[in-house]
Amino acid sequence: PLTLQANDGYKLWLQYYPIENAEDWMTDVFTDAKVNGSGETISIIKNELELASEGFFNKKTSFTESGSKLWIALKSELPANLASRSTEDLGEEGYHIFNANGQVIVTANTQFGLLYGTFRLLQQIQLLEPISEHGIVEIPKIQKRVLNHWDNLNRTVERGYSGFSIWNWHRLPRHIDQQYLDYARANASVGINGTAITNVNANALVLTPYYLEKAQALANAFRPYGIKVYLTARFSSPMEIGGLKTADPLDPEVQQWWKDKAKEIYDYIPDFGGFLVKADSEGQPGPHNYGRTQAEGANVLADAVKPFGGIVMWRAFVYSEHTPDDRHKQAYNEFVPIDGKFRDNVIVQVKNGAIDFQPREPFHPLFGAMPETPLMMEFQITQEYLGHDTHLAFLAPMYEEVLKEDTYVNGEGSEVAKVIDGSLHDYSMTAMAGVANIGTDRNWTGHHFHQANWYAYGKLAWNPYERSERIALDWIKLTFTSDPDFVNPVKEMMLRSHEMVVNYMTPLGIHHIMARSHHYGPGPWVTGGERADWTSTYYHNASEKGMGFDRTRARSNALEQYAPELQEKWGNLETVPEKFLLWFHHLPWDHQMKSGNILWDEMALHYQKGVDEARQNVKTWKKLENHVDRYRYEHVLSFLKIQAEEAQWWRDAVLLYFGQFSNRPLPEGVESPE
Ligand code: GCW
Repeated sequence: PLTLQANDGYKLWLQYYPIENAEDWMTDVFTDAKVNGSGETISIIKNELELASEGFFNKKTSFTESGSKLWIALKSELPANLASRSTEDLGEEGYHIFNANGQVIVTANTQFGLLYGTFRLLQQIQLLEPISEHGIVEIPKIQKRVLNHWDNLNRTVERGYSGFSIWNWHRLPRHIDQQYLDYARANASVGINGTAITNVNANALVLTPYYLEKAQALANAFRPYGIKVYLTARFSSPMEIGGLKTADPLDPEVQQWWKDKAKEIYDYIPDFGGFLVKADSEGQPGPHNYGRTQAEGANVLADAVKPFGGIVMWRAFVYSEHTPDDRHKQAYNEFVPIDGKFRDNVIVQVKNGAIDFQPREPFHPLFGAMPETPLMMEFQITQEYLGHDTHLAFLAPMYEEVLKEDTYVNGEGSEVAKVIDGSLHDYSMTAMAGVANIGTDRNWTGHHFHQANWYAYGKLAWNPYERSERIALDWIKLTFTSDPDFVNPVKEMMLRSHEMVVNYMTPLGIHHIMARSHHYGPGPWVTGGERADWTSTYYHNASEKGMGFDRTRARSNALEQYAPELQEKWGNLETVPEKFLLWFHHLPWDHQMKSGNILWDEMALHYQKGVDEARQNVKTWKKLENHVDRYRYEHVLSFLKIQAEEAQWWRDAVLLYFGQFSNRPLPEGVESPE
């Protein structure tokens, strides 16, 4: 039986579990520590040191005047001989940790930099890694690192699988739950500095005083952690809560309404980050309603927040069932012609792929195609199309794959990461968004391992060149143990998990064959209904002749939205990576694959491989029973079993369905459906 002391995972990667065999300096830093300055952020830093010292060594931290073992101070407060050791421009958020003759120094230009540096120092200790003389210099490569919560005002979470929204609107603003502070702390520990607290399918009411007071309370709670609040703005708000007859962005009354609204919000939240907007998409109102462009829509909000330093994150997820073109092409067609037409405080937020958070997508063709308009990445952390909460899928490899893809727009080496960090087109503003997987579940994210996706998102938003292996390793050690007998097999399991899910859901470029609307489980048979672009048949086009979406010149020609190098590579059956094969091509069932198999057999083998791995994960985890606390062990085990069963469900359903068309037997090595 489990006890009340069970580790329910609430502490995330900030476990601060006991360290044996620590090096002297790791214990020393807590014996003679000095933190300069005062205020809430400095108190948080001190509190963090105390928590860590208790956890690591069961000892209190001694704060002293001398700080001979640890000194945390702004660069401007350090004596010249120490300050001069730090030569790089740390900017507003960077930090430098170094060792000066046995004294560990954490320095930065701002208190938030010190906070990030402190978290890093404590991670370094838990990871048993040294601080060299030169030390660690970290400067974020992306300015705005934001979580997007698709949280509704009734506390349901769109595509949220870990309970309800953690924002308790009813108790706000008077009650600040400890969980809000723990949330902010967790974000700060991985460098996340912004949060859009409400759903992009927005309710205009959030912009009324009743809710602004509540948002203000959250903003006040988050501020000392360096986190800004953003709100989603429903485009029709001037009508819904303003009583105007129109929301036309060119109407002077509408423009004035947004200006007044912005001023009102900034009275509540002086450092309000700005608006996040989904318009003209999936039933949301937008500038299209008035025959205006996305830029005209975005600019009216941008002008309103500009005097206060706010920005607008305007989503490019614009598509319609009434537009005859391949859904893949619509955002590009809409946005490229208005490149450069946005105000300088607008950033266009683009999903990683052109369809919709599929298990695997080629990068969105907008990346690289808007040199005059800052673009930001939107990744999904919550697993709408990736098995929701119960299926283990470590997403860092997927994020990394997208960030590393070469757009070729300025020749070879024009990776997506360089678009996002602003270096390719010299963007003045840079940002990344991650759609949160956080809810009221005691461990925040449903699957214990999905905490790693929140963590990984933060790490990659800070540095889009970070490697997933490094992220996985650190996360496992911070969350569980440094014991290699645990770390190594778990790392392997995590690093392979995304590909495993792709294998049993949508290998070889297959996409959007999930069950209708909730997108959990297989649904390749989904057809009919009010929107063709929400069916599976639209995407797989299976018949006796074969399957796949022909996006070459012969049909939709979405390929032409990519650089010529990619049109060439992906358009050619000899050179297209097989992982994108059926994304861009419609092929007969007996198409010859590189392995020598025909398409049908190869596909079936991919599904089987996914199933085999999911089953293997159950076995692997069982062997690790003695390395992990009981509660988390059992929780993970039951989820892995669900995943193994459902991988099989996927394989059977998909192969039975497509088998009707292929009319071929299953190849050797693939189990027949039960
Ligand atoms: O993936 C789709 C989801 C919608 C979501 C939309 C979006 C918030 O099915 O639930 O709405 O994307 O990103 O706007």
